[in-house]
Amino acid sequence: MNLDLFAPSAERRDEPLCDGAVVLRGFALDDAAALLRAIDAIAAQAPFRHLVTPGGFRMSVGMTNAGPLGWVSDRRGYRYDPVDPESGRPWPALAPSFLHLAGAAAAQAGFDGFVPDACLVNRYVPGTRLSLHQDRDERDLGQPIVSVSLGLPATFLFGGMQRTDRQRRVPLAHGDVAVWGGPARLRFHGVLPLKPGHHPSLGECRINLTFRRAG
Ligand code: MD3
Ligand code: FE
Repeated sequence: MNLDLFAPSAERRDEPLCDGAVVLRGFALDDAAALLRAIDAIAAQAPFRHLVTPGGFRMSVGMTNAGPLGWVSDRRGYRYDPVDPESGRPWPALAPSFLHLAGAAAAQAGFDGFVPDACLVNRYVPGTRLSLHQDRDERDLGQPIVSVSLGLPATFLFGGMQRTDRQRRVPLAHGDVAVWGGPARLRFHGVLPLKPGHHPSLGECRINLTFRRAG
């Protein structure tokens, strides 16, 4: 007999990390299939590529973008660009379902009225990592960031305001959404090398969407 009919399921709950940061476990589960189809359509127009950092290192994360602005890196620096440098064309549009999900997650975390103009799509395969960094290329750092994890699980590194501050390890699974704003907005963070594995809908791959108000 099920006595927990009205209890929240174990897969969907809010997990505060610190002031301004929360993981909404399973928040995107119902939208995952639609998101994956939309990501295929984005990658058909703007293929994943491995950008070069200003220091000359090629990133192990494969990246593409959707929306009015896309995050790019090259020897000249990091910036948001309305045009895909590979094709010379605008980035694919942000699907209304994407905008809705990002706005709903931000509101759930206490940030009302979030309307992103950039969606960075990060692709990880086993061994791919993202080294410790801050997100500070956006014009208004008062705006939060919404991140959606799909596919293979990853270990997120959640640091402090100083690069050398101790980091917490936060597991992120398929369907988890993280929201960062306010006092957490400039915390250092990264992703440990992805472990090999197989995900039923994404295979040997993890995809992370980050929604930002960049311009
Ligand atoms: C914590 N991506 O694209 S986003 C990035 O899984 C990035 O691909 C990660 O970091 C990924 O820049 C995770 C999660 C995130 C984004 C912004 C933050 C965490 C944050 C800002 C402050 C603190
Ligand atoms: Fe980041």
